[in-house]
Amino acid sequence: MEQTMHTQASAGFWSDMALWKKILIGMVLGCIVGAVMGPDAEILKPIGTLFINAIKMLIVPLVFCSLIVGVTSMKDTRKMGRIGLKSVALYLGTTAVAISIGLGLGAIVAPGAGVNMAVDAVAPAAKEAPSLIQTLLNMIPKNPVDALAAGNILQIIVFALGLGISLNLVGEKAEPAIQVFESLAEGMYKLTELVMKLAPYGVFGLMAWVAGKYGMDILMPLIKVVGAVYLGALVLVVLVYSMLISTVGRLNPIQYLKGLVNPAAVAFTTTSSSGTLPATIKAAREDLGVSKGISSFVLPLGATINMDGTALYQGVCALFIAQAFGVDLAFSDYLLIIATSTLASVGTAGVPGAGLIMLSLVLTTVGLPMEGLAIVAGIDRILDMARTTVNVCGDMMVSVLVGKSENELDEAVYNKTAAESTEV
Ligand code: DAS
Repeated sequence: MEQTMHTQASAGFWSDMALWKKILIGMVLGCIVGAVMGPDAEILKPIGTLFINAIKMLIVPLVFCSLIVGVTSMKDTRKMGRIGLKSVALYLGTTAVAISIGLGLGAIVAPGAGVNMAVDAVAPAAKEAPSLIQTLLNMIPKNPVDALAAGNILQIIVFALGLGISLNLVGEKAEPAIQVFESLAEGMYKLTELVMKLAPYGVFGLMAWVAGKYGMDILMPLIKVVGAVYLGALVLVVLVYSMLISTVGRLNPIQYLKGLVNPAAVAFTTTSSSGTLPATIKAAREDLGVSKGISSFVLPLGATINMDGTALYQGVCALFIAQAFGVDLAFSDYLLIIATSTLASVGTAGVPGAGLIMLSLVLTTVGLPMEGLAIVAGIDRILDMARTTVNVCGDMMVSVLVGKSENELDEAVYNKTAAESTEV
């Protein structure tokens, strides 16, 4: 009896543990086993390859369904007219800025420089970089089914956005189709959750191979990735958002930064924008004076489609992986990464680890090796804390600007000092 209870207890220990802790354990054990086994650890790589293939299996249906659901969930945007368009424009605009900052930091910090990993697959033949015009034309799928079958991510995104907007315009008649996509998206989220259960084992197999082949030197580049993402997060929130609050909103940016403290702390610890939403709405209303009408529309929309922190992270990691695997990116590849991350953010869920799955999208788009995904997976929780915090701070910045522009921001509340707030 006691043995059984002990077994059950020990089974609970692992099965109840948070996934990110299991992934971290997988990463550490992989490094240790790799350091001990050396190049022989390559026999463990297939465990990682299995996980990577399972991730690749998810990308096309997940992106297609989640984007359509993301767009059709904004059907009120049309009704909200001016407010909706202002919000979406600010959200997508700041996401494009965020991914550019991530790419810039990835180029400056160059975390993958000197790592020189090789993948078994033959290096892609040096392709003639398509012109900007050709890159834009290539975004439109001549045949959406071909795009889905070939996994042409950018064409899939463009088609999904177009279909989602069209379903919104059709109105009532489109409801059955929207419900089908909502059910399929739920199914894909569940399948993603099941595949992510393989992550600790996949990360173990790949980190053992990496540590065995490249030694523990790989840890320093990963520390640089963390540094670049956290530096980018600070630049975005303390400089870019504060500058927008000050110049566009003509408001005191210090008050904005003070109003962030509570939701930012919740976002940092939970790594879920959706889970932080109650705290975000409360802080926007009570600390920044955003009206109920604006906050109850702009913030849930932001938690769905605004992923500035995730975009920043994708920029840094895409360059880390390109540098580590010796892949030279052309200017058109940078444009592809910016377009893919900005548009795909509409379909990225505000839940823990969503950004890691979306990173596979970016890697597929520019032909970067997916092995890099499993390498950064080991530090994903540390990166997710920063990117979720930025996502939430970006949502709050947009709610303040939209509220101010609609005269729905109570500046007495916005400008109240800490002392006044304790009097309340
Ligand atoms: N954790 C996601 C969020 O809640 C962000 C991400 O995974 O990139 O916003």
